[in-house]
Amino acid sequence: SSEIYRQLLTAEGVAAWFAPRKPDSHKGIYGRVLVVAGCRGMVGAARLASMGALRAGAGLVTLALPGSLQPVAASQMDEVMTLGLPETGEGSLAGAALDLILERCQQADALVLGPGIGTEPETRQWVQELLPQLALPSVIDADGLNALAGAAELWKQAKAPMIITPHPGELSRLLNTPVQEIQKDRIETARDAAHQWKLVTVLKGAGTVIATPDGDVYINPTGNPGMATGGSGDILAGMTASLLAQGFQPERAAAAAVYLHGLAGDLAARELGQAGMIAGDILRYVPAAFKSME
Ligand code: NPW
Ligand code: AMP
Ligand code: MG
Repeated sequence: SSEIYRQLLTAEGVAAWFAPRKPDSHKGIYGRVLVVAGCRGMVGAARLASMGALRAGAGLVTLALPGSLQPVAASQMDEVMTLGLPETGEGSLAGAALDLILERCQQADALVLGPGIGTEPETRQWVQELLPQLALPSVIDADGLNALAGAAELWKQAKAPMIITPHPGELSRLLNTPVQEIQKDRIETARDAAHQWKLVTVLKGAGTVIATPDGDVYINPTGNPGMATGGSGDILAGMTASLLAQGFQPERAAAAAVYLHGLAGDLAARELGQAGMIAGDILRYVPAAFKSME
């Protein structure tokens, strides 16, 4: 339908959403992000999401993860606070972590849920219990999305705006539609999901589509195939929540994070080439991407 409002994101357009930091500002102004991420074998996802949140400007970031992994996460990141929670025998967050997560949500301005949390049945259960109780703006990504395959209607019960950041494989599981179908009409698919579930939907991959519940669509021109490397998306989830915590409206938080994440990837590729760059390199270029907005 030609009446769809679509907008190609531009540097000038995105920069206009940012205001200079006030000289007398303090870290409380830039928001507190709670990252619920990681399991045994996927501590990296938790680290990348947490550092993505910090590098995108959040004032304070707390990472909640399985207790046995807290020492290693804390030793890798000086700037991120860590919270070790009850875990299963296999090293994923246990159902007993749910109340503690909810308690921490009350002290946060935005939440990231899902990078590297794993796919144990117990995970699926507590994620589904948590969702309707969420009262802070949230980004649901990766295994947080997988936990909701077949139960996506739960989003409608959440008490705050939600952003989902699926790659085509994850959206395929949520919609129970083959990846090829999704890729055939990425804009229409993202738009339908956003409308149906009443949340901002970020369909990742070349030409990431950001669709709003009202039917607006943004298309992202930044990014490159060098970003097709493990952990890229985990950084984006953290960056998106960071902008939410800084007070961006959900659709602008999602659109600006996608644009700047892609720009960081382009800067990394320019320096290192597409084949050799890794997610940690994207992370290192996030500050330069943000600097170009100042
Ligand atoms: P295929 O392979 O083409 O048949 P998964 P994940 C499909 C964590 N990570 N276009 C693809 O299909 C994440 O946070 C941890 C088309 C395949 O079936 C998650 O929690 C890291 N199809 C967890 O790992 C670094 C596409 O989806 C499937 C597609 C699993 O996440 C890595 C793959 O997706 C990772 O971030 C596309 N563009 N993209 C760490 N260091 O700790 C994907 N597919 O099964 O959801 O696995 O994305 O790796
Ligand atoms: P994930 O699969 O969750 O790690 O997310 C991968 C990230 O890299 C997403 O932000 C994608 O949009 C981005 N990405 C992957 N491949 C490409 C590509 N060919 N062009 C642009 N961006 C890409
Ligand atoms: Mg991912």
